Amino acid sequence: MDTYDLIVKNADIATSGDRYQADIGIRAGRIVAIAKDLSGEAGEVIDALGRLVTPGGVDGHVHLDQPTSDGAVFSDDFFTGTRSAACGGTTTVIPFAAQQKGHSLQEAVDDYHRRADGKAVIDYAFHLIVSDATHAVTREELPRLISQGYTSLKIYMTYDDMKLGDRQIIEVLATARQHGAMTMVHAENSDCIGWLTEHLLAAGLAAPSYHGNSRPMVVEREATHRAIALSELVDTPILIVHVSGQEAVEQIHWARGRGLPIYAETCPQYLFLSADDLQPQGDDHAHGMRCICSPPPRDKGNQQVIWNGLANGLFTIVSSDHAPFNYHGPRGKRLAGEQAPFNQVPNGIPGVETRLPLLLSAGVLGGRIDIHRFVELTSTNPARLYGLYPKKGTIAVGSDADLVVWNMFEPGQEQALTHAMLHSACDYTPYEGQTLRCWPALTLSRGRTVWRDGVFTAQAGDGQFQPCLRPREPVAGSPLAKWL
Ligand code: DUC
Ligand code: ZN
Ligand code: ZN
Repeated sequence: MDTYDLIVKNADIATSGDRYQADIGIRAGRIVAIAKDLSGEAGEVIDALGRLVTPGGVDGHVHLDQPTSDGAVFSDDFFTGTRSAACGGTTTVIPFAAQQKGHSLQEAVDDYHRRADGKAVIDYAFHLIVSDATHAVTREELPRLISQGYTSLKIYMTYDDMKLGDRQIIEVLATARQHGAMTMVHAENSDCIGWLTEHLLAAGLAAPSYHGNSRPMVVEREATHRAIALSELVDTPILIVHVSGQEAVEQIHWARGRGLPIYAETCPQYLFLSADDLQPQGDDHAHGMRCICSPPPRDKGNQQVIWNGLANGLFTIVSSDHAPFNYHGPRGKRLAGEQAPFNQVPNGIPGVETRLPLLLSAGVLGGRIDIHRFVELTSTNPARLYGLYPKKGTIAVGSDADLVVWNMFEPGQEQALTHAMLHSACDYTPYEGQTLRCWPALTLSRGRTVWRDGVFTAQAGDGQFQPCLRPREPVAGSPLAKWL
């Protein structure tokens, strides 16, 4: 007779391609059987009672305990950040080992492992941030690190401590092509932002809401177009991260029409927040600092364009871009004081716990996307894009037993999201008051219960580092061949 550590019975299983009722047998952290009326001995049986069961979320864009250059401190470390993820149904996170200019990538990776080891409660991989693309980095370090399981990298077109010039971007893309890595691009034009910021501040327009004016859509559109052109030049795919609105969407649509392999990510802030959220509230003039992130939330029309892009296939993934800074206290949003000009407010908002429940509520239960597209955007595609599939990102025999059993609220029983429900160390949520129609009843990470019926049950150190496969075959030969 077969034996299992755990059987999840009567699951209403939804993957990116299928939906069916079955029992799921789990042994040693893996799914080993899926069948109707699974028989055998089990250490534990959980009856899912026909509830929706999806693969655990893969959040391909989070910032945890990442060193900063201005003295700001991310409010979540690997324990609190992964705890928050688990309670919201995410079972894998991919934060960033960020190279400091003048230092090696290897130093960033070693430092980041020290920050994660013994703390994470769910599995994690690392992206690399390349902020100093020297020949030593592009010709030696990157190829070695890619071969060791760090197969995705992020590059910035803005932020003084991170940004690369076009020539450096080309060098990084050429390395990614040759070694089969995925390049994520933060697309905003740095000089446009610098010029607008200088003039806004000189005119006394320094309140949080002017953050949006300093980074209008054209700034993102131009950089998105340039990134696409550089990707075409080097003949290698890129992923444009945190796409915020129509003009960037148009560029991606145009590129796809040319047959270019351009992938796109969006985030909950571009679906649920708008420029209005950067305004003061009552006497609280700093209130808008809570929603300062880059690119900034746009208007309702742009929100609709982003929803359309989820439905029509334009977007490849939805990530949280969880970048939490406390609203109170001296090391977060008020780093430069209560009256700080917008350009001195740390960029980023929390969201790793709310990503799945908000998208399932407003997206699937709100009738905008179907359940398969939800799973694809939040789990399967990030796992594929970053070389973790099929270990992560699906419900299949052989995959890790990373599962979410959902509690769907009856009509009329919807809940308003509050900060008190959440498990991040960040002292606020920008999504306060949003309507929830569901929440995970149970999250399993490699077969271990990490969240059940409102109780967090995992231990620091339960999560394991996941080396990533190369997302694509390395391409031998020079990209120049295309132009000769
Ligand atoms: N923008 C980023 O690019 N990263 C972190 C947070 C943010 O707002
Ligand atoms: Zn970014
Ligand atoms: Zn980010």
